[in-house]
Amino acid sequence: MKTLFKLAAIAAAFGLAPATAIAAAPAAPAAPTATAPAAAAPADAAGATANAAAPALPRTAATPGIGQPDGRLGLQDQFSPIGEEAYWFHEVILMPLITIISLFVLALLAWVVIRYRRGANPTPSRNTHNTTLEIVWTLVPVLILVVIAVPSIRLLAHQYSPPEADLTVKVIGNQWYWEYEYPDHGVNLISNMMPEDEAEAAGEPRQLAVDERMVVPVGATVKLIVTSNDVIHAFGVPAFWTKIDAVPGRLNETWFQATRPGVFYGVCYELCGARHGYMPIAVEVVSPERFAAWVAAKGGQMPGAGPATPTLVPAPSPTVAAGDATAATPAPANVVEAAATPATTNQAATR
Ligand SMILES: [Cu+2]
Repeated sequence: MKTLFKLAAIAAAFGLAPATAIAAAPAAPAAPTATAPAAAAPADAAGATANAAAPALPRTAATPGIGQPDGRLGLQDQFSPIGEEAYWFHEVILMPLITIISLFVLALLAWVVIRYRRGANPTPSRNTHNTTLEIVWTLVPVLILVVIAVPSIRLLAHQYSPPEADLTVKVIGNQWYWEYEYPDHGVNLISNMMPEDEAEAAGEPRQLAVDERMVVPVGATVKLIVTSNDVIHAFGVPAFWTKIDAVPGRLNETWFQATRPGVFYGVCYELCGARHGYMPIAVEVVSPERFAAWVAAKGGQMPGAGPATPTLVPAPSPTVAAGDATAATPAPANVVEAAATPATTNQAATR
């Protein structure tokens, strides 16, 4: 009997404790779910303040088949230089090569199965080596890999050597929405998914439309500094061939350059919790003039346009920024300029 009690005690220690933990566990994720509307509230508030600053601009309409899935098999059409290069590599080099190799191997297998089956070939050959054949089947794959390596490494090099950034956007993943900060423009956005009926009314794809889009000028090199406030998310826009993890406590960097105006959609690409599937991304690419109007409508300011508002850039100390500027450009005039314009100092600090 005593042993039974002991066993029960041990079972309780090992079994019940995890059971309590499991029972408690759903409560934690449940809490954010319950506060999800509350999380959306700041977005509305931010939107309201932004709208108060200047009249809201009409939103660019999405184009079916561009920057969004359209039911096709394969890649979306690409609208960035890296995307075009990668698309060419995939469609012109990799896919034909994979198809040829697969068909060749299939044909070989079929030939062996039919030609050398027991009925057609009752006394099999006892050969075990064929030097010529062995050299050929070693060298040919090596040559194929060398041929693939050239455009592959070139693409990789292009991806990791972006042109000078025209614009920096800090992208912050949250459970379950995105935040976009434009440090050089003093614009901060919270981007939540649009309800399905609203998206439909606006002619936007379901579960991809958002209330606040990331807006960038066409042709500009956009540097993305990507991080997260809670768990690992991943930011990506297929039509720009851009995708990178958003990791808490870490600043990941990527970039893109949109080659045409329009609306381009993406989603979170890392399983990040219950509403992972409901934190889409929408990037609106506009003309530079329209971008400037949008920045003004959001209460921000274009870098270098008039006296900057000091409240927009609280963080970087002028001495550090001036030091950076000195290191980059020894001319004293630039140091003064960098220290005087918070937008420039901020750019220097994020670089
Ligand atoms: Cu996510």
